[in-house]
Amino acid sequence: MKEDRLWRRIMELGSIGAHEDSGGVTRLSFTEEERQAKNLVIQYMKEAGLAVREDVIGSVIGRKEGKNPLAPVVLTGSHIDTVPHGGKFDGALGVLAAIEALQHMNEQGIETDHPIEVMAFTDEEGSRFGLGMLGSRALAGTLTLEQLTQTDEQGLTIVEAMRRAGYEPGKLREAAGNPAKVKGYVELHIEQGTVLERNNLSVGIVSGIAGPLWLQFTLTGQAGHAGATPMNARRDPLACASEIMSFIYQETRKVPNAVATVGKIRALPGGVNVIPEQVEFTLDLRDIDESVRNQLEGKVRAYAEQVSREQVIQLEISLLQRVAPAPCSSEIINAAESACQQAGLSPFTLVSGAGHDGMQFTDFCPMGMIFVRSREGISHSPLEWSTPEDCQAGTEVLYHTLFQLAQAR
Ligand code: HGY
Ligand code: MN
Ligand code: MN
Repeated sequence: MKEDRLWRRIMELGSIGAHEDSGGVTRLSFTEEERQAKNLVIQYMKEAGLAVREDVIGSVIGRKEGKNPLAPVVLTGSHIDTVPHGGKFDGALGVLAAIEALQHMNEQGIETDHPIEVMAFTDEEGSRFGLGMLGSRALAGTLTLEQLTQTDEQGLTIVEAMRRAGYEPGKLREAAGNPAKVKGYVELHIEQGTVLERNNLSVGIVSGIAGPLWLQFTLTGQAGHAGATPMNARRDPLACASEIMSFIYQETRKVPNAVATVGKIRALPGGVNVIPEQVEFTLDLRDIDESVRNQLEGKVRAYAEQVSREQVIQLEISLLQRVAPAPCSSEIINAAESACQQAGLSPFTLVSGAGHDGMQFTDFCPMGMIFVRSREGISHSPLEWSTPEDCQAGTEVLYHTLFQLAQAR
């Protein structure tokens, strides 16, 4: 396979939505930047000899026909939307590596029994609307119109944003796949952690994916003068929120594999000398064990309700998204392990702390993932980096995995 072509495409796609100052990349769902990125990926898919289509909510699909077009399709790919000021590899590598693998097959005249499709799923990150993995949920048939009423910070709903981007969310059901016609899904992705680097490995195979739970806390107290209001005469929602956040971090640190992040916080009206009237913050809580995550969630909710009651603060906790942890399929893990050996690499399995589109397929089709080493485990940052050699090694393993899965047994 052509390492330089893959690398050139990673850099070229990474230039869309790039920020001069931070060096990060921002391509939020249903924006002009994401549209430009989709157009470039469509161009690459056509160069690879794939039949290209877009589904009714914006996922881009490139298809390599199989000797038996009616055989269940092998799915691969990832996403090309990003977090604000994200990196060039998160999602993009999985789409571009899959295109490279199929382009290589076509250039070598290699045919497979089953058709193979590369997905560039729309809105995996959920950065704009707080609900992620839209494209994969739609394919799995689990996305509902009601979920598409979630809004961005300007109050625009997902439905409206889809329509403005030229899609037809009302025809959502058309984006759903038929599990009987899907053989499996395998995604290449950067690890976004430090396990491969600490074990000095280029590539790893994912055993399971930790499940993200996203909550939004809204606390309402009473605005007031910062100078004239005694501390014991306040109903300050930020003081209350800070106690809830400290509790979240303190309790999560006690649980071995759990992680908690308060990634967004807003104080209104937002004046230096104004006691806030309202505070909003988000919580991203994860663990590979759903019962452990649920216990932590229960503790946090109970404490938040107690401390807001004591401080006469109105509390609202709304669910943004709840994704169950997802085990990977042994069939795909086995295929990836033998693919590693074909690529001259020793198989190594690890858990994914980050969430991925594949989580949506646990009740839909066999699902697996292959990881590529991340430098210092950094991701969702302009410093996100993987080497050309590691990207190439991951692509080789993906190629052999796809070839195996797409051969009739
Ligand atoms: O949030 C995640 O784990 C992924 O990057 N969407
Ligand atoms: Mn991400
Ligand atoms: Mn990702």
